[in-house]
Amino acid sequence: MISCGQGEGPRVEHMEFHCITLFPEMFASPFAGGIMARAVRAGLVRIETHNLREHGLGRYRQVDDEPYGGGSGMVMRPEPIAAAIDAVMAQRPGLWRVLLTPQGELFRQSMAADLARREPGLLLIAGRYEGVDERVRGLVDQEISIGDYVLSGGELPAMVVVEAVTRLLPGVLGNQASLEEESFGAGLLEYPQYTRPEVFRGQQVPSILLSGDHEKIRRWRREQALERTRRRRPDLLVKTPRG
Ligand code: 9D3
Repeated sequence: MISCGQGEGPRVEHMEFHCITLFPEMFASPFAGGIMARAVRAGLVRIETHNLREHGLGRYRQVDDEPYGGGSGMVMRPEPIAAAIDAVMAQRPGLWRVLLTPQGELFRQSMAADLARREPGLLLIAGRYEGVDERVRGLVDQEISIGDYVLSGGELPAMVVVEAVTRLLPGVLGNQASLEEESFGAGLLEYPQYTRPEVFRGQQVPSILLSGDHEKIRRWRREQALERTRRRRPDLLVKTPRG
């Protein structure tokens, strides 16, 4: 179990992320550097793991079993998951319960924004094996998938959700960056960015960026972003903008 408490400084409002998993040790390194580590140190978020094995059944702390009706692979039994959820909810009432599953709703920025408003925080349940017993769905508030590719469990998806949500919490990013992300970045791909050197392996930085004409630069970037979005992600242009 890792527990990331408040660091120095004044007490501030924080969001809690509780993760139920068979592999709590997986949750250390993604939060050990960069913006996530800073948010934890500043006491803006608390990340706590809960080992599902502690709620396993019998001498062998069993958490899975063969599927009724046959078939390959194992399915996670509902009782250990229910017991783990009950234990966390008793300790921290009001958490929004999220099951990470390939059958869930596709995770997107607007969902991260919704989740960032769920006080006092989230209870993320990461499955393993071929999936969880169908009756677990009745124990959660929401089911999320992070995309159409096969992973080995819900742990990485849970961490993806934690990071995406943490970035949106007040005080985690500079206000400048977060505002830009909301107004522009929400619906379009990024425009091409350049820094030094002016020539790299024969490729020049577009001269307009060196012109000093900020109005022209703004329009050029907007055009580039639009064109790039049309070519690579036309789906982003046909969708209606979200909250
Ligand atoms: C054989 C059918 N598979 C379902 C698509 C079985 C299966 C594969 C992988 C069941 C569970 C898993 C483990 N993945 C997750 O728990 C998971 C996941 C993912 O694999 N991709 C994207 N998002 C997620 S969220 C949880």
